[in-house]
Amino acid sequence: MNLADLNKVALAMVTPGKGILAADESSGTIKKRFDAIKVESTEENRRDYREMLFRSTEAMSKYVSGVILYDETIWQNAKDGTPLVKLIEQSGAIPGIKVDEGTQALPQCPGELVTIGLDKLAERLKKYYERGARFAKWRAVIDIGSGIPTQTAIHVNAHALARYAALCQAAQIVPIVEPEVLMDGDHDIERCYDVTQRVLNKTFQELRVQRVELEGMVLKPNMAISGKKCGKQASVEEVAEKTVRLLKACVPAAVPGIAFLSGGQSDEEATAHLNAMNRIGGLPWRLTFSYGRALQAAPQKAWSGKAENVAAGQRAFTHRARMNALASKGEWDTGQEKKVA
Ligand code: 5MM
Repeated sequence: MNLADLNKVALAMVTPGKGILAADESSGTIKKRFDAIKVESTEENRRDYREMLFRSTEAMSKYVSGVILYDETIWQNAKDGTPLVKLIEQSGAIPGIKVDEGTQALPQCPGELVTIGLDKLAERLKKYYERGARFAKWRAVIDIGSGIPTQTAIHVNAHALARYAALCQAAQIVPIVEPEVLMDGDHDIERCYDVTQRVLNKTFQELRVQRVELEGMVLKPNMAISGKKCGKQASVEEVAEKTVRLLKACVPAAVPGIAFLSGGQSDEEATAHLNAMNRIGGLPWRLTFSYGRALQAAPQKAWSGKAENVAAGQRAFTHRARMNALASKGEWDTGQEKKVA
């Protein structure tokens, strides 16, 4: 492993004014997104949609540091035969790959999940590196509910995240470590804070045990935020203040950067929260975005599967990418939202 090179890639992924496009929806998830815009989820439509994003020259070259791809996409070519990975490289962004294989029910822990995909991961990473991937992503899913999460679920998921991260670094690939505490329930922000603290502490404990080099990784956490169904929704300032406090308590300064997931927040909420955190300042790591839904909902709607809407889809993507890029520097405000390029 060459740690200096891993650190260089990790820092590039969290370049101030840029962030990561999470375009790694698995077949089931992209079908749900396409159903919502009444587009059939065929291989060709998935290709056309992602090609539209990767050919958004302004967004990709100015605001996107890296793109997380799904296995199907990393092997796909654009309509003119250019590998999609090459389009990303040509824009100056770094190609990355989701390597987890989804979740399974965790035995003895009703309602809880463990992420799978460690089998043959070393061999898969080698092929992805040859294809151009310089970083990878693995997502653990922790749900909050009555009696959950159990310490068992937190432990096994942290263990798997660290196994994955160690294998990535051995393959000269920067691991994005994504322990996601879902915001689906009716819990309040305090409960989210407590659970996320347990999850992050366990994750970093496992990373240390498995000798993962913190300078060569990027963390992708949830924010400390109220559950979607909670009657009392925390303000933007409270989310920012609590998330920063939580991260300072759990994330070592050796980690180069933190790229948040959006987790079901509205587009503008996800931007406002990131912006408010960066306004706090004085942080030991860079804070940026690695959004899926909060970057793609608008372009998906604008595109709606029609070739004549490609320019509109690209405009919508560029706008969201620019808003989040501003937020990554604490320079966003609601007035900017109205200035569509
Ligand atoms: C884009 O969504 C990703 C893939 O999800 P599935 O494996 O369930 O299909 C997802 O991992 C994503 O990278 C993160 O959860 C962040 O996305 P959001 O939409 O929460 O910003």
